[in-house]
Parts: sequence; structure tokens; C-alpha cells
Amino acid sequence: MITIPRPARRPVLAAAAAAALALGASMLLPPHSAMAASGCAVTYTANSWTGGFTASVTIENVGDAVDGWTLGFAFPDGGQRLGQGWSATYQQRGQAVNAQSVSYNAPLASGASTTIGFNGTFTGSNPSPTSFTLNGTTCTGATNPATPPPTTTPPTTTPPPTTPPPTTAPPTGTTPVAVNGQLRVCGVNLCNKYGRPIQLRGMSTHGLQWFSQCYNDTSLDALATDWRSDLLRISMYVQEDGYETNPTAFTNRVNTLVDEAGERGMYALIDFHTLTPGDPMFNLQRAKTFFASVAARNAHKNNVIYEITNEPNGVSWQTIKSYAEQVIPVIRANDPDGIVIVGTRGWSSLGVSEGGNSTEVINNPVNAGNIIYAFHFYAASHRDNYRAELERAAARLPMFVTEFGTVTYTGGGAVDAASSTAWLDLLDRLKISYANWTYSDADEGSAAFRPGTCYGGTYTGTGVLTESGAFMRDRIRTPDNFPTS
Ligand code: IDC
Repeated sequence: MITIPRPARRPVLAAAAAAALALGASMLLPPHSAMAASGCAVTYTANSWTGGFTASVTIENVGDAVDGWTLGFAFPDGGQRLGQGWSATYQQRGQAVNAQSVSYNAPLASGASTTIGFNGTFTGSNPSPTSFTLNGTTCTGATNPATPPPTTTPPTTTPPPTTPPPTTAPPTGTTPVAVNGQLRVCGVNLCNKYGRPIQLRGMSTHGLQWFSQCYNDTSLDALATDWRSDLLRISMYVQEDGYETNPTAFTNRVNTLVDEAGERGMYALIDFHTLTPGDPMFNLQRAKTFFASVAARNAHKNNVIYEITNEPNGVSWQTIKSYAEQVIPVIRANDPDGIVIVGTRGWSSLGVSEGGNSTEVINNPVNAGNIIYAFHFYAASHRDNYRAELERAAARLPMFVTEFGTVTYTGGGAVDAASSTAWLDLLDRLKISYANWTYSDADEGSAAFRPGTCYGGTYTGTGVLTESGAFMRDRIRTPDNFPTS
């Protein structure tokens, strides 16, 4: 990592998260002006492996606000080549690279930061670029002398930080990701880095297009430390005002949440939340574009799991299998060891909700390794016959309950505590991982928080919880006892 010294600053991560949160509003702003920046600081971090690397670049505006920006730098080695990038539009000519802002991060207020990144390849060595420009102004970490620095924080008297904050802190210690590392499927189980079966227990977001405000530093801290959750499922609806309306902004938001989960040592389940229409083929091209991007961007993290279609319905297993066999290679080309979860027929009921059963999958599995099948239930609607079918399937197929509710399949109604307990006892016994719908304050029985919680600042404890939230927090908080040898 190289760091250009900078004056007193606000935390990069908080600012980047704030920028990423502004999903819709910035789309209305006029195209950016080409005015020069009056001061900038850049932190460039690269993770390299043989012949390839992922770079993360945090740009901090230490001068006046700009409406749009172009970051310029040069690769020091002639063999360095830019690959797929995110959060900016990239161009390479020779060794020179330009990265231009995209709509959601174009306005950069004074003191604000944004993080962009890309994958690349190299033939010789992979040195970091050492000088950067923002709208033509060299980024020295200080405000351009043409603009007098504010008298309260003169850059000359503020020492540079001795240890710059990393853009992503590697999970250490006892977090679920630190203990278990990169997961893989072994037999019908989800196994950790010691090859031992584990169960992950966690929560699903609600639709990011509606409840993005519920996923912030405070709420995610509560999920990791108060709920002791192992996992965050990131539900990105494709229709219903979701991904299809702004692929770049939704992709960025998902990536930010992957980082936020990783910083807290939680696994991140990227849910391509198809629902209506129920035919996953309707979104095949979108799925390929989305998963190529998120798999490339997150390939070198060990906390990511890909869920390629939420709840197929009204289509045959053959169609779902064919969809999976077209999307999985796109993921594997970019992230060879990432686990992929495949939805099943009848809203991921293994076919039961459409009169079928798991035999169609057992007899005709997806032709790919390291995959798991999804099963969903809503405890007040789905009881013994669904439990029996899941248990039967789980003896033959790796299964993951990527979504379930304690209430009815509408997402509303009362908690069915007896059925929910029977379900979770079964999942614990079979070591089947789960994510509960939802870690949100939606005004419906399945939401964990009372309406309005996400507009306050408190997410810990039971005072902010609904009946479903209190029930789930009790189950998720119990110790994991992950095997470590
Ligand atoms: C529901 C939400 C609800 C929203 C609706 C929109 O709870 O607020 O209005 O989606 O489509 C699923 C789906 C999930 C549903 C959930 C509850 O995966 O998107 O969320 N459910 O109906 N499958 C079974 C139930």
C-alpha cells in the first residue's frame, strides 16, 4: 500500500458508505463540470497474485466541492493492464489511466471520500502508482495553495497519520469468517477451512431499493456483535424498482455491503432476488452481467457466497438447471472457489409448493461442483410435509435455507413460535445454514425491528425488536462452536 500524506480527515469508510447510500438522489444532478479540484488525497491498495491483482483506490476531496471528477494516474510498469473496474468508468492509454466518476459518486463534497476499484493483470512486477491527479490537480494530500487553507486546521501543522486506516480490515480473531475461512461444499455439508461441517445462522436484508437505510455502521455492528450473526444475506431485487432500474448503483451498493459484512467477520450472501416473473431466464443476461462484475470484484475475499436466483416459480426444474448451468460458469471464470446456491422449483420449496418434490433434483442435479440448493419456508404456512421433504432431500443434496419467515408466506401475520421452533431445531440438527427474512423495520410481522427503528440510532437489545426479532435474536445469539481442527 502507498499512502499520500493528508491533513486531518474523516474516516474513509464512513464517507464511502455515505456516498454509496445515495442511490437515487444523485441521478438528478447535472453532468459534472470540469473545474479543477483544489486538493485531494489518494490511498491505493493492491492485492496481487501470480499475474493478477485487485486494486482499491480511495479518493478524498480535501479542497472545495466538485460536481464530477476524473482521477488520473500512470502504471509504473509497462506490463500492467487494467481489467474490469467498478464505481468509475476507466480508460487506459499506454501506461496512463483515467477513471471518471459515475452518476452516484460524481458530486464529491469538501472532506468527502469515495472508493473505486478494478482488477488488473501484469507481466513483470506490479508496483503501485505513486502520483495521482483529480481534475488535473496533483493530489498532494493538501489543499492547493491557490485556495487558502482553513485557519483552524492548517495542513502544515497537522502530522500525517502514522498508520493509515486500511480500506478493509481483514477479519481476525474469533469472528465467523476468521475461524472458518473460505468455505466449500463437502458431501451434503457446508464445510469450513478444516473440512468440517458447519452451520451459519444469520439474517437477510429486506429489498435494498426500499430499506437501504437499515444497513449502516450501527445496525451492522449490532448484527455482528449483539446478535452474533454469522451471515448477512444481501437481497437485491431485480424487478420491483430494483437492479434493472440502475445496475451500477445496485451493484455498488451490494459490493459495499459485502465489504461491511467482511469488516465485521460475517459471511455475505449475494442474493439475486428474482421473484416476479418467476422464470429466471427472464433475467439471464442481467444475471450474467451482475455476477461477472461482483464475482470479479470480490474474488479474493473469503466471505462471499453467490445465490443466483431467489425463488423460481411457474417453471420446470429443467429450466432452472439450464439457467444455473449458464450463470455458474460466469461466476467460476471470475471467482473459481466461490460457493453458488441454486434456487429450486415452487419458490425454492424443492417443488413442494407446486405439487412436486426433491426427486427431480436428486435425479437431475446441476452439472457443477461446489454448489448448494436453496430451500425456503414460512413457518406459519409450511409445516410437517415441508419439513419431511427437506429432511429427505438433505440426506442426498447440500441444502441452505437462504430465506425463511416465522410468519406466513405473505411476510405478515403473527409469529408461529411452535412451527418456527420445530423448523430451527431441524435445521440445527441437520447443520443446515439459514438466513431469516428480514433484518429491517418493515411494517410486517416478519421484520425484526419495530417500524421506525431505522430512523433512530439504536439497534441493540430487545427494546427495538418485534416478536419475530426477539425470537430470532435468541436463536442466532447462541454460541456457534465451530470446529477448529
Ligand atoms: C416480500 C416483502 C414485502 C414486499 C414483497 C414484494 O416481505 O414487504 O412487499 O416481498 O414482492 C418471499 C420472497 C420475498 C417476500 C417474502 C414475503 O422471497 O421477496 O418479501 N417471501 O412475502 N418468498 C416467500 C415469502
